[in-house]
Amino acid sequence: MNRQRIFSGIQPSGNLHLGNYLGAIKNWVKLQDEYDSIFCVVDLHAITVPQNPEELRKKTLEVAKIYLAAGIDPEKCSIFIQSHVSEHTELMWILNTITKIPELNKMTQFKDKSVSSDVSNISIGAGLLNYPVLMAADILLYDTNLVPVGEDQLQHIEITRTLAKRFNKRFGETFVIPEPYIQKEGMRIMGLDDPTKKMSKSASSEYNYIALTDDEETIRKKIKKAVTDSGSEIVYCDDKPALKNLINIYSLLSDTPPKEIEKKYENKGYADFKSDLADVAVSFMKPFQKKMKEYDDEKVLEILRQGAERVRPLAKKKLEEVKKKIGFVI
Ligand code: ATP
Ligand code: LTN
Repeated sequence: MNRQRIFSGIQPSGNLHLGNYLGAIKNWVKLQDEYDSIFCVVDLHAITVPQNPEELRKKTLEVAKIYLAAGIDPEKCSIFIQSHVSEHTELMWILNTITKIPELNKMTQFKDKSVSSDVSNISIGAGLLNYPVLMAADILLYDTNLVPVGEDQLQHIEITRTLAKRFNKRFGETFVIPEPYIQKEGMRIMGLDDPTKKMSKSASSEYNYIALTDDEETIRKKIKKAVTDSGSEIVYCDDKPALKNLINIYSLLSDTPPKEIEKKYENKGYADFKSDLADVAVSFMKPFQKKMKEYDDEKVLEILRQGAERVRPLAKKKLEEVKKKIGFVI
Protein backbone atom coordinates (compact mmCIF):
# COMPACT_ATOMS: atom_id res chain seq x y z
CA MET A 1 0.00 0.00 0.00
CA ASN A 2 1.47 3.33 -1.03
CA ARG A 3 0.48 5.88 1.58
CA GLN A 4 1.22 9.58 1.31
CA ARG A 5 4.04 10.78 3.54
CA ILE A 6 3.91 13.58 6.12
CA PHE A 7 6.90 15.18 7.82
CA SER A 8 6.95 17.74 10.60
CA GLY A 9 9.14 18.97 13.43
CA ILE A 10 9.38 21.20 16.47
CA GLN A 11 12.42 22.98 17.84
CA PRO A 12 13.65 21.96 21.29
CA SER A 13 13.95 25.58 22.34
CA GLY A 14 11.96 27.17 25.17
CA ASN A 15 8.93 25.60 26.79
CA LEU A 16 6.44 23.80 24.58
CA HIS A 17 2.98 25.17 25.24
CA LEU A 18 -0.70 24.57 24.60
CA GLY A 19 -0.38 26.39 21.25
CA ASN A 20 2.21 23.86 20.03
CA TYR A 21 0.01 21.02 21.26
CA LEU A 22 -3.34 22.26 19.92
CA GLY A 23 -1.90 23.76 16.72
CA ALA A 24 0.50 21.00 15.76
CA ILE A 25 1.02 17.84 17.83
CA LYS A 26 -2.68 17.06 18.46
CA ASN A 27 -3.24 17.05 14.69
CA TRP A 28 -0.25 14.79 14.04
CA VAL A 29 -1.77 12.21 16.38
CA LYS A 30 -4.90 12.16 14.22
CA LEU A 31 -2.88 11.89 11.00
CA GLN A 32 -0.58 9.04 12.02
CA ASP A 33 -3.07 6.30 11.12
CA GLU A 34 -3.70 7.65 7.66
CA TYR A 35 -0.23 8.74 6.57
CA ASP A 36 3.29 7.40 6.57
CA SER A 37 4.48 9.80 9.29
CA ILE A 38 7.90 11.15 10.22
CA PHE A 39 8.24 13.49 13.21
CA CYS A 40 11.50 15.14 14.05
CA VAL A 41 12.98 17.09 16.97
CA VAL A 42 14.80 19.81 15.06
CA ASP A 43 17.84 20.53 17.22
CA LEU A 44 19.85 21.90 14.26
CA HIS A 45 17.18 24.55 13.84
CA ALA A 46 17.19 25.37 17.55
CA ILE A 47 20.85 26.44 17.47
CA THR A 48 20.08 29.22 14.96
CA VAL A 49 19.64 31.30 18.13
CA PRO A 50 21.94 30.89 21.15
CA GLN A 51 21.13 27.87 23.34
CA ASN A 52 22.54 26.63 26.61
CA PRO A 53 24.05 23.18 25.81
CA GLU A 54 22.73 21.41 28.93
CA GLU A 55 19.28 22.92 28.41
CA LEU A 56 19.27 21.94 24.74
CA ARG A 57 20.04 18.31 25.59
CA LYS A 58 17.28 18.27 28.20
CA LYS A 59 14.72 19.98 25.94
CA THR A 60 15.47 17.65 23.02
CA LEU A 61 14.42 14.63 25.09
CA GLU A 62 11.53 16.59 26.60
CA VAL A 63 10.06 17.37 23.16
CA ALA A 64 10.24 13.67 22.29
CA LYS A 65 8.48 12.82 25.58
CA ILE A 66 5.78 15.33 24.69
CA TYR A 67 5.27 13.67 21.28
CA LEU A 68 4.94 10.29 22.98
CA ALA A 69 2.68 11.49 25.83
CA ALA A 70 0.43 13.18 23.26
CA GLY A 71 -0.13 9.80 21.62
CA ILE A 72 2.39 9.66 18.78
CA ASP A 73 3.03 5.96 18.46
CA PRO A 74 6.61 4.94 17.62
CA GLU A 75 5.26 1.67 16.22
CA LYS A 76 3.33 3.62 13.58
CA CYS A 77 5.62 6.61 12.95
CA SER A 78 9.30 7.42 12.95
CA ILE A 79 10.36 9.87 15.66
CA PHE A 80 13.98 11.00 15.58
CA ILE A 81 16.47 13.76 16.34
CA GLN A 82 17.43 15.84 13.30
CA SER A 83 21.17 15.88 14.09
CA HIS A 84 21.22 12.05 14.21
CA VAL A 85 20.73 11.93 10.45
CA SER A 86 23.59 13.97 9.01
CA GLU A 87 22.11 13.85 5.50
CA HIS A 88 19.91 16.81 6.54
CA THR A 89 22.94 19.10 6.81
CA GLU A 90 24.54 17.69 3.67
CA LEU A 91 21.49 18.27 1.54
CA MET A 92 21.12 21.71 3.07
CA TRP A 93 24.57 22.67 1.79
CA ILE A 94 23.67 21.60 -1.71
CA LEU A 95 20.33 23.43 -1.61
CA ASN A 96 22.13 26.53 -0.33
CA THR A 97 23.92 26.74 -3.63
CA ILE A 98 20.64 27.16 -5.52
CA THR A 99 19.08 29.56 -2.99
CA LYS A 100 19.11 33.29 -3.63
CA ILE A 101 19.98 35.58 -0.73
CA PRO A 102 17.01 37.93 -1.32
CA GLU A 103 14.69 34.90 -1.04
CA LEU A 104 15.99 34.36 2.49
CA ASN A 105 16.15 38.02 3.43
CA LYS A 106 12.43 38.46 2.91
CA MET A 107 11.33 35.66 5.27
CA THR A 108 9.13 37.07 8.04
CA GLN A 109 10.56 34.76 10.69
CA PHE A 110 14.10 35.87 9.84
CA LYS A 111 13.08 39.51 9.95
CA ASP A 112 11.25 39.02 13.28
CA LYS A 113 13.96 36.98 14.95
CA SER A 114 16.84 39.12 13.77
CA VAL A 115 15.31 42.18 15.43
CA SER A 116 14.03 40.37 18.55
CA SER A 117 15.53 41.44 21.84
CA ASP A 118 16.94 37.96 22.60
CA VAL A 119 19.19 37.93 19.58
CA SER A 120 21.66 40.77 19.65
CA ASN A 121 23.14 42.07 16.44
CA ILE A 122 26.41 40.25 17.10
CA SER A 123 24.73 36.87 17.19
CA ILE A 124 22.51 37.10 14.12
CA GLY A 125 24.24 34.18 12.50
CA ALA A 126 24.13 32.94 8.94
CA GLY A 127 22.23 29.96 10.44
CA LEU A 128 19.22 32.13 11.13
CA LEU A 129 19.22 33.35 7.54
CA ASN A 130 19.63 29.81 6.19
CA TYR A 131 17.00 28.30 8.51
CA PRO A 132 14.46 27.76 5.69
CA VAL A 133 17.04 25.92 3.54
CA LEU A 134 17.57 23.40 6.33
CA MET A 135 13.81 23.06 6.65
CA ALA A 136 13.60 22.44 2.89
CA ALA A 137 16.25 19.72 3.24
CA ASP A 138 14.26 18.08 6.08
CA ILE A 139 11.16 17.92 3.93
CA LEU A 140 12.70 17.04 0.54
CA LEU A 141 14.94 14.21 1.79
CA TYR A 142 11.92 12.01 2.41
CA ASP A 143 9.73 12.62 -0.64
CA THR A 144 7.26 14.31 1.71
CA ASN A 145 3.81 14.96 0.26
CA LEU A 146 2.29 16.95 3.12
CA VAL A 147 3.73 19.12 5.87
CA PRO A 148 1.36 19.60 8.84
CA VAL A 149 2.26 22.90 10.55
CA GLY A 150 0.70 26.06 11.93
CA GLU A 151 0.04 28.86 9.46
CA ASP A 152 3.18 30.75 10.58
CA GLN A 153 5.24 28.19 8.62
CA LEU A 154 3.57 28.70 5.23
CA GLN A 155 6.33 30.94 3.90
CA HIS A 156 8.95 28.28 4.68
CA ILE A 157 6.99 25.64 2.80
CA GLU A 158 6.65 27.99 -0.14
CA ILE A 159 10.45 28.40 -0.38
CA THR A 160 10.83 24.61 -0.04
CA ARG A 161 8.59 24.22 -3.08
CA THR A 162 10.56 26.85 -5.00
CA LEU A 163 13.87 25.11 -4.30
CA ALA A 164 12.50 21.68 -5.20
CA LYS A 165 11.16 22.97 -8.52
CA ARG A 166 14.39 24.84 -9.27
CA PHE A 167 16.50 21.75 -8.60
CA ASN A 168 14.20 19.51 -10.66
CA LYS A 169 14.33 21.94 -13.56
CA ARG A 170 18.11 22.22 -13.50
CA PHE A 171 19.07 18.61 -12.79
CA GLY A 172 16.01 16.52 -13.70
CA GLU A 173 13.05 15.16 -11.65
CA THR A 174 14.40 14.45 -8.17
CA PHE A 175 12.17 15.94 -5.48
CA VAL A 176 8.48 15.56 -4.71
CA ILE A 177 6.86 19.01 -4.45
CA PRO A 178 5.34 19.13 -0.95
CA GLU A 179 2.09 20.82 0.08
CA PRO A 180 1.36 22.52 3.39
CA TYR A 181 -1.31 20.86 5.51
CA ILE A 182 -2.91 23.41 7.77
CA GLN A 183 -5.69 22.26 10.05
CA LYS A 184 -8.21 24.88 10.99
CA GLU A 185 -8.59 23.59 14.50
CA GLY A 186 -6.11 25.14 16.91
CA MET A 187 -4.48 26.95 13.99
CA ARG A 188 -3.57 29.96 16.08
CA ILE A 189 -3.76 29.99 19.86
CA MET A 190 -3.06 33.50 21.10
CA GLY A 191 -0.99 34.73 24.04
CA LEU A 192 -2.77 34.87 27.40
CA ASP A 193 -1.21 38.26 28.11
CA ASP A 194 -1.84 39.65 24.63
CA PRO A 195 -4.54 38.15 22.37
CA THR A 196 -3.21 40.02 19.33
CA LYS A 197 -0.06 37.85 19.16
CA LYS A 198 0.28 34.08 18.95
CA MET A 199 1.17 32.10 22.04
CA SER A 200 4.92 31.68 21.71
CA LYS A 201 7.69 29.90 23.55
CA SER A 202 10.03 32.78 22.95
CA ALA A 203 7.59 35.30 24.50
CA SER A 204 9.21 37.63 27.00
CA SER A 205 6.71 36.88 29.79
CA GLU A 206 5.85 33.39 31.00
CA TYR A 207 2.29 34.68 31.49
CA ASN A 208 2.01 34.53 27.69
CA TYR A 209 1.70 30.75 27.60
CA ILE A 210 0.70 27.62 29.47
CA ALA A 211 3.65 25.29 29.16
CA LEU A 212 2.99 21.57 28.82
CA THR A 213 5.19 21.12 31.88
CA ASP A 214 3.48 23.73 34.12
CA ASP A 215 2.22 22.46 37.47
CA GLU A 216 -1.35 22.90 38.69
CA GLU A 217 -0.68 25.99 40.75
CA THR A 218 1.07 27.73 37.85
CA ILE A 219 -1.71 26.85 35.41
CA ARG A 220 -4.37 28.26 37.76
CA LYS A 221 -2.33 31.40 38.37
CA LYS A 222 -1.74 31.99 34.65
CA ILE A 223 -5.41 31.55 33.76
CA LYS A 224 -6.46 33.86 36.59
CA LYS A 225 -4.07 36.51 35.29
CA ALA A 226 -5.02 36.08 31.61
CA VAL A 227 -6.25 39.35 30.11
CA THR A 228 -9.97 39.64 29.33
CA ASP A 229 -12.10 42.06 27.34
CA SER A 230 -14.48 44.75 28.53
CA GLY A 231 -17.96 43.68 29.59
CA SER A 232 -18.87 40.76 31.79
CA GLU A 233 -20.74 38.25 29.59
CA ILE A 234 -19.10 35.11 28.28
CA VAL A 235 -19.58 35.41 24.51
CA TYR A 236 -17.63 33.98 21.61
CA CYS A 237 -17.01 36.72 19.04
CA ASP A 238 -14.28 38.61 17.20
CA ASP A 239 -14.89 41.81 19.21
CA LYS A 240 -13.69 39.97 22.28
CA PRO A 241 -10.40 38.45 21.15
CA ALA A 242 -9.11 37.59 24.64
CA LEU A 243 -12.28 35.75 25.59
CA LYS A 244 -12.52 34.10 22.17
CA ASN A 245 -9.04 32.69 22.69
CA LEU A 246 -9.86 31.37 26.18
CA ILE A 247 -13.08 29.80 24.87
CA ASN A 248 -11.09 28.21 22.03
CA ILE A 249 -8.69 26.66 24.50
CA TYR A 250 -11.60 25.46 26.67
CA SER A 251 -13.35 24.08 23.59
CA LEU A 252 -10.35 22.23 22.16
CA LEU A 253 -9.29 20.73 25.50
CA SER A 254 -12.78 19.55 26.44
CA ASP A 255 -14.21 18.77 22.98
CA THR A 256 -17.10 21.15 23.63
CA PRO A 257 -18.29 23.48 20.84
CA PRO A 258 -17.89 27.22 21.67
CA LYS A 259 -21.66 27.77 21.42
CA GLU A 260 -22.24 25.23 24.17
CA ILE A 261 -19.69 26.94 26.36
CA GLU A 262 -21.41 30.28 25.79
CA LYS A 263 -24.70 28.72 26.88
CA LYS A 264 -23.21 27.12 29.96
CA TYR A 265 -22.02 30.53 31.20
CA GLU A 266 -25.09 32.55 30.17
CA ASN A 267 -25.77 33.87 33.65
CA LYS A 268 -22.27 33.60 34.98
CA GLY A 269 -19.21 35.82 34.88
CA TYR A 270 -15.49 35.65 34.23
CA ALA A 271 -14.63 34.26 37.66
CA ASP A 272 -16.72 31.11 37.15
CA PHE A 273 -15.59 30.70 33.57
CA LYS A 274 -11.90 31.06 34.39
CA SER A 275 -12.10 28.77 37.36
CA ASP A 276 -13.71 26.06 35.19
CA LEU A 277 -11.21 26.66 32.39
CA ALA A 278 -8.43 26.11 34.91
CA ASP A 279 -10.10 22.82 35.91
CA VAL A 280 -10.33 21.78 32.26
CA ALA A 281 -6.65 22.63 31.65
CA VAL A 282 -5.51 20.86 34.81
CA SER A 283 -7.49 17.73 34.01
CA PHE A 284 -5.92 17.61 30.56
CA MET A 285 -2.45 18.29 31.89
CA LYS A 286 -2.33 15.86 34.81
CA PRO A 287 -2.59 12.59 32.85
CA PHE A 288 -0.46 14.13 30.08
CA GLN A 289 2.37 14.89 32.49
CA LYS A 290 1.98 11.51 34.15
CA LYS A 291 2.52 9.87 30.75
CA MET A 292 5.57 12.07 30.12
CA LYS A 293 7.09 10.81 33.37
CA GLU A 294 6.64 7.19 32.28
CA TYR A 295 9.39 7.70 29.73
CA ASP A 296 12.84 7.91 31.24
CA ASP A 297 15.67 9.43 29.20
CA GLU A 298 17.17 6.07 28.21
CA LYS A 299 13.87 4.69 26.92
CA VAL A 300 13.20 7.83 24.88
CA LEU A 301 16.69 7.86 23.44
CA GLU A 302 16.26 4.26 22.37
CA ILE A 303 13.01 5.16 20.55
CA LEU A 304 14.75 8.14 18.90
CA ARG A 305 17.71 6.04 17.80
CA GLN A 306 15.43 3.43 16.30
CA GLY A 307 13.54 6.20 14.51
CA ALA A 308 16.80 7.51 13.02
CA GLU A 309 17.75 3.99 11.89
CA ARG A 310 14.41 3.69 10.15
CA VAL A 311 14.58 6.96 8.21
CA ARG A 312 18.33 7.04 7.45
CA PRO A 313 18.13 4.66 4.45
CA LEU A 314 15.53 6.95 2.83
CA ALA A 315 17.71 10.01 3.42
CA LYS A 316 20.84 8.27 2.14
CA LYS A 317 19.12 7.12 -1.03
CA LYS A 318 17.78 10.58 -1.83
CA LEU A 319 21.10 12.28 -1.08
CA GLU A 320 22.97 9.84 -3.32
CA GLU A 321 20.54 10.55 -6.15
CA VAL A 322 21.14 14.28 -5.65
CA LYS A 323 24.93 13.85 -5.61
CA LYS A 324 24.87 11.84 -8.83
CA LYS A 325 22.69 14.42 -10.54
CA ILE A 326 24.92 17.35 -9.66
CA GLY A 327 28.07 15.56 -10.82
CA PHE A 328 29.75 14.39 -7.62
CA VAL A 329 31.93 11.30 -7.90
CA ILE A 330 30.20 8.60 -5.85
P1 ATP B 1 8.69 30.51 18.65
O1 ATP B 1 7.45 31.25 19.03
O2 ATP B 1 9.74 30.54 19.68
O3 ATP B 1 9.18 30.82 17.27
P2 ATP B 1 6.89 28.41 18.43
O4 ATP B 1 6.21 28.36 19.75
O5 ATP B 1 6.22 29.02 17.26
O6 ATP B 1 8.30 29.01 18.63
P3 ATP B 1 7.84 26.28 16.80
O7 ATP B 1 8.83 25.23 17.16
O8 ATP B 1 8.32 27.35 15.90
O9 ATP B 1 7.26 26.93 18.10
O10 ATP B 1 6.54 25.65 16.20
C1 ATP B 1 6.15 24.32 16.35
C2 ATP B 1 4.79 24.08 15.77
O11 ATP B 1 3.79 24.66 16.61
C3 ATP B 1 4.60 24.72 14.39
O12 ATP B 1 3.85 23.85 13.57
C4 ATP B 1 3.81 25.96 14.69
O13 ATP B 1 3.04 26.37 13.59
C5 ATP B 1 2.95 25.51 15.86
N1 ATP B 1 2.58 26.64 16.73
C6 ATP B 1 3.43 27.42 17.42
N2 ATP B 1 2.78 28.36 18.12
C7 ATP B 1 1.45 28.15 17.89
C8 ATP B 1 0.24 28.81 18.33
N3 ATP B 1 0.29 29.82 19.17
N4 ATP B 1 -0.94 28.35 17.89
C9 ATP B 1 -0.98 27.31 17.04
N5 ATP B 1 0.11 26.65 16.57
C10 ATP B 1 1.32 27.06 16.99
N1 LTN C 1 10.34 25.71 11.36
C1 LTN C 1 9.44 24.74 11.91
C2 LTN C 1 10.14 23.56 12.48
C3 LTN C 1 10.60 22.68 11.38
C4 LTN C 1 9.76 21.96 10.48
C5 LTN C 1 10.66 21.28 9.59
C6 LTN C 1 8.39 21.82 10.34
C7 LTN C 1 11.88 22.42 11.02
N2 LTN C 1 11.93 21.59 9.95
C8 LTN C 1 10.17 20.49 8.57
C9 LTN C 1 7.91 21.02 9.31
C10 LTN C 1 8.79 20.37 8.43
C11 LTN C 1 8.58 25.35 12.98
O1 LTN C 1 7.54 24.85 13.18
N3 LTN C 1 8.99 26.36 13.63
